[in-house]
Amino acid sequence: MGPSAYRTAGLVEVLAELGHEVTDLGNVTLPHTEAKTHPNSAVHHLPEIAGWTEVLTDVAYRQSADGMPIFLGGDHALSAGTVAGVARRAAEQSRPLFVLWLDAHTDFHTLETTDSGNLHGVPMAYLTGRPGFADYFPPNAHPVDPANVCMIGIRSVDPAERAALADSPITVVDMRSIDEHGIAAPLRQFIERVEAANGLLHVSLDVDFLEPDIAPAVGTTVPGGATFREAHLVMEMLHDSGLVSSLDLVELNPFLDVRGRTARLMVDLTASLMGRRVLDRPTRSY
Ligand code: B3U
Ligand code: MN
Ligand code: MN
Repeated sequence: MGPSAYRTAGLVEVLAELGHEVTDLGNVTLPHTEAKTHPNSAVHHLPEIAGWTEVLTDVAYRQSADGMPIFLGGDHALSAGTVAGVARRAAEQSRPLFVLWLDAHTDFHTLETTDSGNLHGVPMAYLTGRPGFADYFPPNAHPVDPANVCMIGIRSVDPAERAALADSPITVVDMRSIDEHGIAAPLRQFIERVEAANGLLHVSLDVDFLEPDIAPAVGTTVPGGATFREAHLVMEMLHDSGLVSSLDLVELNPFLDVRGRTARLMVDLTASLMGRRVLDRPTRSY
């Protein structure tokens, strides 16, 4: 129901008002999938997620040929496909792909390490080429260089993820770090790296990046998230960078929403990313 909620909240109209030409390509459907199980018996919905990953990789590759695709979820497992698709596009253009993961969680479990078995907890491991996916997910032809991944908003990390992150060059900006240094400084550093490398930049926005008081419509709320202003600042800085080439909006569960406020906030954040601003100011003013 997530995509319908974004449509109801006026995503297309809001972007059109900002002067963008917007095409709603409708919903993607999942073809028949083969039954598949994993030795880790917690893992569930494996055939469906593997199937979605294959379909969405293809969709994301095609829709990144021109324009800026915005992928509406659905949970964060969606990004296993969307990022794989834009990674294929980046490889074709001989440009490095950078990924900004705005989330309370690192989603860095492998199929072996996940305790919940919820596959929205694994896309980052799949995308960066961690082992154990080959027999279950589509082959990951263009793994994302973990050195090109920055996660911001992190405040819930399972022990196995923590151990794997300690050995990974992924930049993890947790809430402790945001409290100490603010959210602009690490984002600015990451944006400068993308720019210096002439990279493509995929932004993956999980609703639970946000403080649950302002964004209740998500299954896995974690207190202490990004504030309204922090989130808009991130989006405004990303807009000013001119570097964002694709976007995921994930984990919205409209059944948990309070009169559509989370969907509206996600639409407003997308508007900030796409150029809505309070006053005109010189670009690169951050
Ligand atoms: N790491 C936990 C919790 C979680 C990850 N992503 C979400 N929740 N949304 C898990 O289940 O893998
Ligand atoms: Mn997530
Ligand atoms: Mn999350």
